[in-house]
Amino acid sequence: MVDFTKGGPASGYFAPLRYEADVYDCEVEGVIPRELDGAFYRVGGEYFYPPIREDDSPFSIDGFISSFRFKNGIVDFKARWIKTPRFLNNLAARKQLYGVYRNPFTHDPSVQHLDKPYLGTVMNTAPIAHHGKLYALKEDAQPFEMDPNTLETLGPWNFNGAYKAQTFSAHPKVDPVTGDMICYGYEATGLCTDDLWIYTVSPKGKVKHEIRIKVPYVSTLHDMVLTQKYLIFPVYGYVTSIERLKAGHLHWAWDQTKPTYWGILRRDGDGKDVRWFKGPTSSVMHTINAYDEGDKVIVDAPISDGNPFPFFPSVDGSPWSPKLAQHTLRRLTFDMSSKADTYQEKILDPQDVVDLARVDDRFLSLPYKYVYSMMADPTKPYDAARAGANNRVVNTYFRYDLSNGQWLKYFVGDVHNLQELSFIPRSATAPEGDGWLIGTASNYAEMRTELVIVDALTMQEQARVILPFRMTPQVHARWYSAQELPLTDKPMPPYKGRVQS
Ligand code: V55
Ligand code: FE
Repeated sequence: MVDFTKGGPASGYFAPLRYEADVYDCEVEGVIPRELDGAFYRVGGEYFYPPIREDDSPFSIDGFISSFRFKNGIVDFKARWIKTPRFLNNLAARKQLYGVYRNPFTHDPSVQHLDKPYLGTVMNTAPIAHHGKLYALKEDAQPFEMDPNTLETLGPWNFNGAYKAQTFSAHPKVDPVTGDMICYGYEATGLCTDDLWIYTVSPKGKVKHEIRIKVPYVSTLHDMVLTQKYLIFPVYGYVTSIERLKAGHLHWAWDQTKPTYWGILRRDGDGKDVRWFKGPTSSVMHTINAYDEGDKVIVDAPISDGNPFPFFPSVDGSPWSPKLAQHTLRRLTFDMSSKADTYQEKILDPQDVVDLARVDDRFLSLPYKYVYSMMADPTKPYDAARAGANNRVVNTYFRYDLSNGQWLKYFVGDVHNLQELSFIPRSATAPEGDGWLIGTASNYAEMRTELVIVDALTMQEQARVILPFRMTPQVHARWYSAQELPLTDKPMPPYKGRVQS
């Protein structure tokens, strides 16, 4: 068992918290735009009990969800553990019963449940809202529905049995034209299986289409993209096997000899048309956007040439390379009218960026202009003592204009580390890019979390919400408006206590 009291990664700003929280009428610097009626949901977490081994991946942390609810210029904050069976089993036992990353063979024999992934999962990766419901996601199990107001854990959801895959990725996509949600599970029929099952869910929450395909090799299929015609899935670098898991290893190892494959198939087909395009070794943990241009498919993504994560070992024992882990914004072009199984890859800009990018979601799957992401701006001051494993502090949001290569930047501060942002349109009819960026920052000096709202046209800060404490690390976050989720604006019910005469 790892001892959290001995320093290491779970110390200082990242020392264990274990709390749940409610803050009403948060402190605000600046002025919250009064048009903002919705909530910013963050999903991530920390180890409630330390991992059993030093080499475990931080991706095994217990899931935690928080929300900043905005209404009439006022912000209420709420934070809860995501109470999966695994989380509750640990708390009942008052110790860590579970083993290393996505390897049930390393769990306590009483909780292995190989055939029921929802019993062994932590919901620590991303929030998604669709058909008026909020879910927390982890790619090794089906989604967990969450109450969007109380953040209570409502349990796993398989769409009344119509969603058959055992897994559900953390990055479904909502088509802004149809309102459909495209979601999928890889390792869909059990650990290390090569089944990729893809579902279309209607705006009313009904599964209306299923496609079953096989992947060229079993790999992290963390994110995908879509155009109006096609679904697009990257397969790259990471490998796994049942033997590997039975030997007690983490789920993934990096194999630098593996090519990258991009699977492209028609959205309305049965999967038999899937084509796998082949390219050099790379990592595409996250995508940005894609669209059709005649017979061509254009895909934009932050891509690195090697293993992005130091905690997933290489199969050949080679050391992790920070250089190969650097991401640049790249554009891939697939020619669907050609018989070749290759694609063109172009680096849009050489700057080192974080591999979490967002677009104005009204332009997902369509031609678009702006990419929003984050970086460690090398021209800004930062405190090297606070830099992470990759020696950087993420201090800057940027807007990248695809039409002319122009960058606009926002610097959050020299003691701050930013987490993933969302774009909020100013109104449903505002032009692309007219709105705000929203996201949290860790303030390492004040040991607290702050949330910033930045005008996305001028990249000037509008407001900052100050929490009086630090929150658990975030993986992904998203803004949802009160049109997308049934949000209440009463932080507490009215007085129902004793009345005395
Ligand atoms: C990612 C995160 C995960 C995971 C797999 O960011 C991939 C990528 C937080 O968990 O399980
Ligand atoms: Fe992700």
